[in-house]
Amino acid sequence: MPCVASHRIDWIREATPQKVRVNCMSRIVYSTSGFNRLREVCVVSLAACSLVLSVGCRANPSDPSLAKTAEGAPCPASGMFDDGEDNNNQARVQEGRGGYWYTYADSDGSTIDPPPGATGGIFSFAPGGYNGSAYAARMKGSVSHANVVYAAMGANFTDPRAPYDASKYGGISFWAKRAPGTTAKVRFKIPDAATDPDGGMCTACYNDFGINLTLTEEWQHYTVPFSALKQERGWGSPHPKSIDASQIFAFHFQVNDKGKPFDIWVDDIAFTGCAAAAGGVAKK
Ligand SMILES: [Ca+2]
Repeated sequence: MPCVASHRIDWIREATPQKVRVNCMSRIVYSTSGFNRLREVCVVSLAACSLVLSVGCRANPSDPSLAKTAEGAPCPASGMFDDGEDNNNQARVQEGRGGYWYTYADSDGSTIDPPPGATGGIFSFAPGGYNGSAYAARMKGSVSHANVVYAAMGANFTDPRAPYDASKYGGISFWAKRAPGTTAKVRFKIPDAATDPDGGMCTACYNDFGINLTLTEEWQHYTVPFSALKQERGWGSPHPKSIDASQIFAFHFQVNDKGKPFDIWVDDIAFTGCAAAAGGVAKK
């Protein structure tokens, strides 16, 4: 997958990988030239890491070149999960799919519209989709200041809810944007058998494999190979090496930006990498 200088900047600003931090810290012991020298060493280390890929170089999901990779290449129409154009809350019924959309939020002050199923709400699409289409998925509300907060929209792959075998694909793509004046931070995540309670494996669930996105105010295309999804550090159990694409339950777009309003639009959610997976590339 692509890994260029701009990604390195993201690493420094957002989340320096633990492994790199350890490398940098180890240089403290041997550094005799003060902090500036240390900083140089760390930046050089990051540059090396971004080239080697060996410490988990983070893919930039809005990089258009991802759509030209084996995992990220667009699939035929059979790969479409939902484009919202039928204006109902069920995903397109094909390839064993047909799950329903929903929202959810913490019960500690966060608000979300469409209202969560837990409060009797039914998901509905919003007028004004990507590229002049009629509808898109949209969630809006505000994240509270409480200790643990979340609000999200997503859909199950199947109905009734069950593990879906997506190992014939390499990843998922979609268009997304945010409204002006609202948070840009959203985590795209996919519960699998190891992280979803329905998988029967997790002792500390919900730390799903995912990727943090920074949305823009204009529609932007995102390609997310399954191999780019990571769990968050420091919580949850178990922590397998990678997502099990043969047993995934759903996808969620989740916000956790405390005290911030959110207004997020998503359209044309589709699987990618049909050809790659057919050759076994995308299977873990
Ligand atoms: Ca649409």
